[in-house]
Amino acid sequence: MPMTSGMVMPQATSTGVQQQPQASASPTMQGMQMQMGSGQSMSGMMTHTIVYHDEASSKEGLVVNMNAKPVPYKVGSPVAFNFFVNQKPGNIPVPVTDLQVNHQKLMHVIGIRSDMNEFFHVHPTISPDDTAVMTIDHTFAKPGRYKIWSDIMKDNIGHVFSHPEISVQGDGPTENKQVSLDRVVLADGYQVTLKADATIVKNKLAIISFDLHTAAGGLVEIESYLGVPMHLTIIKDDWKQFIHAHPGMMMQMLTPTPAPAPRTSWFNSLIQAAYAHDVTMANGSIPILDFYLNFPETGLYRAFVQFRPKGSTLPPDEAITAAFWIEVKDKAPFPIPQWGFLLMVSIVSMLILSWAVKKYLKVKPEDVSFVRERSER
Ligand SMILES: [Cu+2]
Repeated sequence: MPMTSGMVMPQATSTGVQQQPQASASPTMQGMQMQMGSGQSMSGMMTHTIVYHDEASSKEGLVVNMNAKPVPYKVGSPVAFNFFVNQKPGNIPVPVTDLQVNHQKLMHVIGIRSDMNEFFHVHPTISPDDTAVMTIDHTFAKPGRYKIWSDIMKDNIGHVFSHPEISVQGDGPTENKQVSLDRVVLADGYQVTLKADATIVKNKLAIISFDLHTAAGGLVEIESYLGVPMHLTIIKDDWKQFIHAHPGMMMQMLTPTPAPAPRTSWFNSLIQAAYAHDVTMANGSIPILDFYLNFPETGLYRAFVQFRPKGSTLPPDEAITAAFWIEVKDKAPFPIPQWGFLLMVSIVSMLILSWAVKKYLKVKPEDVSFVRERSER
């Protein structure tokens, strides 16, 4: 299985939505190998470009147009999503067999509700009626506004399309946004811990990894999910930053040695690269996966990490999803060295002490004369 590396270019849309663009230059990958669950060894790689498009403003080139019915969309009843792959102008159908299988699928679709809950990651299949259409039924469990992205690959170029938001009707609240910056979450009985610096700063390399344990604290082995140990999707809460870190992206930095130093050319992308080490799932050691991320804007992001515990009884394409909130700040907190802290404590103590002395230890003139009298006596 070839690994891919993200050589990603800025999109050319005019709306500015979904600026997700990226840099070039992948680190050297010589001599890297990885044992996958199946025992196959992975080495070598190819480079591909990812282009981000906004469906509504895409008037030329390869476009995926999303169509969903029946309208109105309702909670609890399946919505049939069609993704029409075509060439613009002219809407010339592109047979989906012209697409490349990317991470075991011809198309990946990610959706999220406006409150950043209700995440889904699904894989449409070729429509029996139209060779240029990928189709999938999705049943929404909760009403609200949803945003959907599709992800395809053609001619070694990855394309991510941001589709217009849709509204799903039904009973119950349409939003339930609860931001918690907890770094330990429970997902289907597994304890997932996000490990990162206390403060994540924009445009500064952030190294993030996830630790898996059972709820009781036991170790968890994972098996390959769509070809890699973990998938990471990160979406900003305004839907303007999106990355679907698929195996290629995740593994582009895969190396058994420490990560290469970040290059300046990697900046301006949410995730320039991801990096994993100690991934020897076949022999049972615990995978540790480091993602090397660069958040381009301050604000709140939601990270969805997906994995399959070894021996999982989930259907083959499904995984457990753990969701985290990540706050990205403009600046790191000002670091006060320990001696500086002690100096401040000393100065403050001295001020308090001198104030107390002035207030309570006043020497009155009569006391002075009394003392004088006594001494003169
Ligand atoms: Cu997928």
